Amino acid sequence: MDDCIFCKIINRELPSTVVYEDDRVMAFKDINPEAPVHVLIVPKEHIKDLNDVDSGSAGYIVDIHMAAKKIAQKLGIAESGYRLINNCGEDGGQTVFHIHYHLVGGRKLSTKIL
Ligand code: D5M
Repeated sequence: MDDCIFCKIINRELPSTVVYEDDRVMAFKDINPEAPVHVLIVPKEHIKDLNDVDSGSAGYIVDIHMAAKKIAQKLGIAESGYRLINNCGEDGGQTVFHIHYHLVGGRKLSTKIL
């Protein structure tokens, strides 16, 4: 997608701090971190949001979870714990419309959801 900032990061047209990459997904540091570890994990294919995931692309959700596990290990938060969050749509707080999961940790997180 031409005007998608995450596609541009994936294509190295915009800078980012990449912490993990394989042939299916990429993970880079969030530009506005809300915790000591705050990484965004994205599929390399442009998918707008969770509503647009279908049986053909559902494998990315597993890929993202497997990447999250590896990144947590690599960044030293696997044992202390972490959270993997997807915001879907306007009311869900999504601001970048290329599906992504926030991996956050490195401190005790609030248990509040709303
Ligand atoms: O989260 C979108 C997230 O994307 C938000 O935490 C900021 C982050 N962001 C936006 N632009 C960039 C760049 N260029 N690099 C890294 N991180 C970025 P959402 O769930 O859509 O609200």
